[in-house]
Amino acid sequence: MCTTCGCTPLEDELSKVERVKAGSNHLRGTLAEDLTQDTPTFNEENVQLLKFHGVYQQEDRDKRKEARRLGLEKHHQMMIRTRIPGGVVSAEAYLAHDDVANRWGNGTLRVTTRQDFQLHGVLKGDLRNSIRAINDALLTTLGGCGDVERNIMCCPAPIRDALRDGVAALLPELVSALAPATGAYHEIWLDGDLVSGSATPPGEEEPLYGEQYLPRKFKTAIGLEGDNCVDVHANDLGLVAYRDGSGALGGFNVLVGGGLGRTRNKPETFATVAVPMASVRADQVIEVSRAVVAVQRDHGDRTNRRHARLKYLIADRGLAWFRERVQDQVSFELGDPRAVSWPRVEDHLGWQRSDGSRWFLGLYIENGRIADAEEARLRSALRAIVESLRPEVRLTPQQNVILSGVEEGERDAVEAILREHGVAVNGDLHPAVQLAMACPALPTCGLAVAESERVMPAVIRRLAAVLDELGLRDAGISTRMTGCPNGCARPYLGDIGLVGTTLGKYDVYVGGDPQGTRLNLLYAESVRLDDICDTLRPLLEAFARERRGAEAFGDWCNQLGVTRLRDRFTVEPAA
Ligand code: SRM
Ligand code: SF4
Repeated sequence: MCTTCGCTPLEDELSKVERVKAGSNHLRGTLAEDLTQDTPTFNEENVQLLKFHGVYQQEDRDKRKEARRLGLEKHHQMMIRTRIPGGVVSAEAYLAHDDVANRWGNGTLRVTTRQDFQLHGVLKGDLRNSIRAINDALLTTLGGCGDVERNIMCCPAPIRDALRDGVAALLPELVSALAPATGAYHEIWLDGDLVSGSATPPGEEEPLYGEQYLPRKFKTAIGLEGDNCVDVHANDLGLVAYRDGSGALGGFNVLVGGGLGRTRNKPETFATVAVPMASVRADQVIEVSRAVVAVQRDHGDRTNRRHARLKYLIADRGLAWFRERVQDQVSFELGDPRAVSWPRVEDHLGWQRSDGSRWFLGLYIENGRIADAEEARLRSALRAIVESLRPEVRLTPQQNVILSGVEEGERDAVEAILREHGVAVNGDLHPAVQLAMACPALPTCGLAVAESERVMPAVIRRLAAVLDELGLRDAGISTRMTGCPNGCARPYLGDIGLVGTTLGKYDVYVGGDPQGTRLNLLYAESVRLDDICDTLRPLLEAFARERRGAEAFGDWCNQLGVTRLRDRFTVEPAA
């Protein structure tokens, strides 16, 4: 539907992906046939459908030039994303992912900013075995990507508490209420005996998604009153759990319309935070979530993918209009939204008690990459811990790992294994490094225009040295970098955001709040990688001098405003 006037687009106005989805027989397409072809890639339509199955067709961009010079094909490979609600991974599932990475992938696992695992570098011929291994360990890649509900995020800290227990009990039900119902995934990847994908089996329905699924990706996160570690405001649908009088789960505040993706120099695309729409009781949250998805399904823009996320529907039609449509879909009266406030944001690092006898360790993973390097063999260390002590592994929205369910008597063993493998336990890390995030960008991401994960370790350590020099080591400054404006490491919500504009250059943003409720603002454009610290230094120096008490850097910048900051430090105004 057209988001501005509500008219239905004509067939030839639909975006190409809409036609692929509509003709796919519930995401089957010709994927099964394509898998039998001895080619390194899938056909164009199947590349789109693959995403719904949790697979991206990529290439190793480091090898592109060389291949071109030699007149060879690009180095095609697949990325597999497992959907992991709340980031909870059993010991068996952890080991299964480690095995797939080792046997068929590039030897690394990557914890994503939405608490999933990504496995890069899998060849087409190894996809089925990889996906089967993941399913054998009781996880799925269905809905890892594509125009459906993505992984539902939730605070992963395994702390025994009535509110957390209530949310944990509800999460699986919410996940299954918002998951696609197609049998295509099982047929193609697991049953193995599908001959033709040309027909939808009789009686198979997609009650929530219909024949065309959603206009675009759809993201949901559950925040817990007082703990916004999931960055709930970055989501299409944000659910903030609140307590009843006894401290147990009382209900949810419902936030809608967040999203960070934007395209450079296209002001009609924008990042924005989710805003409160309503509040509901806990037993109403599934119905309201399905209703929000359904309104976006029926009214979202299917003609232009750059304008298809829920945030544009709400910007075009207004929050009141959207709320009315949601109200029409549910069987109860929506409550007024409650005020949402976040005292601080937890990263859940270090040792903490889960309950009377057990502990968990939040372990910092630089940019989410679990790999063996010469000095620190992190992947081997984690494998050894999981094999010997069988902790549950939980993935955090800051790309870190929690080892959960560790008995008092096992703590020394965990630390000893980490030490033997050269892995620093968090105490040794600089706070600025701990709070940093970067997206994968080059060489796997097809949309990257600049480096991110590979340059961030050096950038953040240089920045950390400046902070030390200025006495700001413990100022809690978060820095997030991405290799393009799509915002995968949520750079627009950091105290500092570094967003790649072209190879070696980054837009520098400042002024986000540590609680993740406010977007930061563009301070300096297309700064050379080597000049990032020098660009930030005068601001940090002034902040160190003028800071009041424990004031956050982002708050200080925001209070002054970027225009004054640019005037003060003679930075060219943004075009
Ligand atoms: Fe993302 C596309 C990686 C979280 C906004 N994202 C991509 C792709 C799949 C590139 C592509 O389409 O070909 C990247 C794969 C790179 C690679 O080689 O692995 C990619 N996104 C990631 C991850 C792995 C970054 C990370 O450092 O962990 C995150 C995986 C999350 C997951 O497990 O599901 C990831 N992406 C995000 C987030 C953050 C979030 O959701 O909290 C955002 C901003 C929030 C939002 O969606 O608005 C985000 N990714 C995008 C966009 C822009 C969407 C838009 O509305 O414009 C794209 C491009 C697109 O969809 O067209 C994108
Ligand atoms: Fe790729 Fe851009 Fe996302 Fe980074 S922000 S992973 S470069 S799409």
